Amino acid sequence: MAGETDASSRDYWLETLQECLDGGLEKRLADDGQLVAEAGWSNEGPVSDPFVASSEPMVMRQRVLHWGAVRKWTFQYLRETCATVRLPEDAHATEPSRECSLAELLFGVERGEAHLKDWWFQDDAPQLLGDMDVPREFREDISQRLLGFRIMHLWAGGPEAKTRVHQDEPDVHVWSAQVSGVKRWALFPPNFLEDWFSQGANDVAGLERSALACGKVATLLPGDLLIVPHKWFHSSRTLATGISVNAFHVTPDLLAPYMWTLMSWPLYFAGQVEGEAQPRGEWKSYMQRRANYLRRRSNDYLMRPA
Ligand SMILES: O=C(O)CCC(=O)C(=O)O
Repeated sequence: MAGETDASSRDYWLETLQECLDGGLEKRLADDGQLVAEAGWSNEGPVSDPFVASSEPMVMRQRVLHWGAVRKWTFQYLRETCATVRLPEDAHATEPSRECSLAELLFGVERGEAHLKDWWFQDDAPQLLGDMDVPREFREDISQRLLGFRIMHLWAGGPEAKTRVHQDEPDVHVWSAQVSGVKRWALFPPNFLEDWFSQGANDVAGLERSALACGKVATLLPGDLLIVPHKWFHSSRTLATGISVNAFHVTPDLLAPYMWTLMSWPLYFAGQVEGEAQPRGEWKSYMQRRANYLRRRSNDYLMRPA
C-alpha cells in the first residue's frame, strides 16, 4: 500500500493508482479499456487541429516516420555524435545525482539499469535537431513565436523503464514522438481524482474501477506520435528498448500560465518562493538546466546585433 502519505491526500491515491497500474491494471486497460483515439493527418492542405478542440489524447500513427532520427538514431549513434555530453545520472533524483557521460548512461539503459529522462538535448547536442522537424500541427506554438524556442526532451529507456503517474507541472500540452522501441502510455483525465474524491470514494477497488472506466492506453511504435493534452495524468512504460523525443506545445489559452511558470523557475531555484511552491527535489536539476538555458538564450538575444 502506498507509503506513509495521508490516505485523504491526492498523493496517496496517485501512488495507489501507480501500484494498481503496476499490479495489472495497466495490462487490463490495454486489453479491455479504451484505446487513445487515432487522428488522421496530412502534410498537404490546411492544418486541422483536432486535439485542441477535443482536449482528448490522440495518437498520430507514423507521423514522424520520415524523421532522420527514426532511420539513424541507435544508442551507438548517440554515443558517437554526442561523445562529450555529460548529464546527471538521474535527472529526477531527489538528491543531487552523480554526473556521468551520456555514453555511460546509454550503456546503462541498454542493460536495463538506467533510464535517460528529460534530457534537455537542444542545449547539449543541437546537431540532433537536424534529424527531426516539428510536425505542422505544432508549428504555430506560442513559446516558439514569443521566445524563439520550444522546450524539447529526449528519453531513452530499457526493459521496464517507466515514469510514474503524474501531471506535468508546466501548463502545456505535450507531444511525444517514438523514435525507436515500443512504449505504452496510460492516461487519465485532469479531473479524474477530484471527481472520484467528490463522490466520497476512498477504496482501492473503487479507484481501480474508476481508472478502468476513464483511463486510456496508447502503445507507440517507431514513427508514432502521442498528444498528451494539458493536465492529463499519464504514466509510461517501455516495452521494447528505445528512444523518444517530446516537446511542450503552448496554445494561446495556455500563454499566461506558461509564462508564469517560466518566470517562476529562477525564483524557485533561488529558493525565493515559500511554502507549497518550493520545488521538490527531483525538480531542482530540471529547473537548473532550464534556468541555465534561459540565461544563455537571453544573452544570445541581448547580444544579437540590431
Ligand atoms: O516519455 C516518457 O516516457 C515520459 C514522458 C513524461 O512523462 C512527460 O513528458 O511528462
